[in-house]
Amino acid sequence: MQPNLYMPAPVCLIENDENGRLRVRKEAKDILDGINEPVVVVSVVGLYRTGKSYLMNRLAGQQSGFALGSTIESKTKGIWMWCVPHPNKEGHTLVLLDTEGLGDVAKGDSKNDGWIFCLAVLLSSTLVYNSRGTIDNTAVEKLHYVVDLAEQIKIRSTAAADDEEEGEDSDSWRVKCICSAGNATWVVRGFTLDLEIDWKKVTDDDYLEFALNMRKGVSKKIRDYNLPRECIKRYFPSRKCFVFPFPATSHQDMTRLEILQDQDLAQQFMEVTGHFCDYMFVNSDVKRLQGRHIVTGQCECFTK
Ligand SMILES: Nc1nc2c(ncn2[C@@H]2O[C@H](COP(=O)(O)OP(=O)(O)OP(=O)(O)O)[C@@H](O)[C@H]2O)c(=O)[nH]1
Ligand SMILES: [Mg+2]
Repeated sequence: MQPNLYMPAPVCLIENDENGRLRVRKEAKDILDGINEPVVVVSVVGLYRTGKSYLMNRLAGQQSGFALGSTIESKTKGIWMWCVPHPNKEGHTLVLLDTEGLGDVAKGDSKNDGWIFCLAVLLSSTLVYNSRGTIDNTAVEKLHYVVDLAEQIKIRSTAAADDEEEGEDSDSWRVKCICSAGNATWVVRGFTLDLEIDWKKVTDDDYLEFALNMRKGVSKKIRDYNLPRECIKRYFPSRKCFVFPFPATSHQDMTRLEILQDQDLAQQFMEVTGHFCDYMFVNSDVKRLQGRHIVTGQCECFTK
């Protein structure tokens, strides 16, 4: 099967319905039902307007696909899916999930943000967590909050869990059978700092581990500091970090990255992007359910 033959562009997998509930789109589910080979599922989450969709297009090997925006208004809504043949693993499909950005001031719905984040964690085999500038404590705490939620949901969940008692809508599909991503890749966009700790050069991965380092002590303050880090490390035993420099120097180029050719982008940005894609293609595992059962697109992840 050549999934890209019938999927030239991404489709919406999970949308916000008119009542603000999350709903699986039948069109997307039908596409998944047609994929009878193992799937590697990579999802990206992070604050709105931070280049998530652009990065997902890179993983798809395309200049465009997931819609970008260059204004202050958020672009991606819900969760979008693009299934492409896996570039490294023959007989596997790479399922890319691009999510609605978190923290949109115009939306102002952190509960909805939380569900989208949680679904991205649970549906994927590798989570890409996108942050801008630095790895900051708020981002660490947000990841912990969602991981905690995901741990509690584990196998059975619905996209609109809190609406269950309000009556089943037989036309809508819900997310049922899911399990967590084991790998997390933290990407820091627009990174301009020196990678040094205590005057020693460190790697991107060292930077992430430094941010997740536990402190010694038993005070409440220290326990509060350590808890999210401990939880994230347990949930994601395999972690990786990439710091990306700015892709272009001029404001004009930054707003039209989608149409710029690779040779017009900053060389260092292209190098990191290449390493990132290679790493993801080699190291993102196939999606498995609890019990290590390998998942195809036809897995019964969705229920009426
Ligand atoms: N500073 C910076 N901007 C980028 C980068 N990558 C893409 N952009 C630009 O940032 C803007 C937003 O990019 P998107 O990919 O749409 O961002 P997004 O995170 O998907 O946005 P939402 O869907 O609204 O959450 C576009 O103008 C991109 O060209 C990057 O690495 N650094
Ligand atoms: Mg987007």
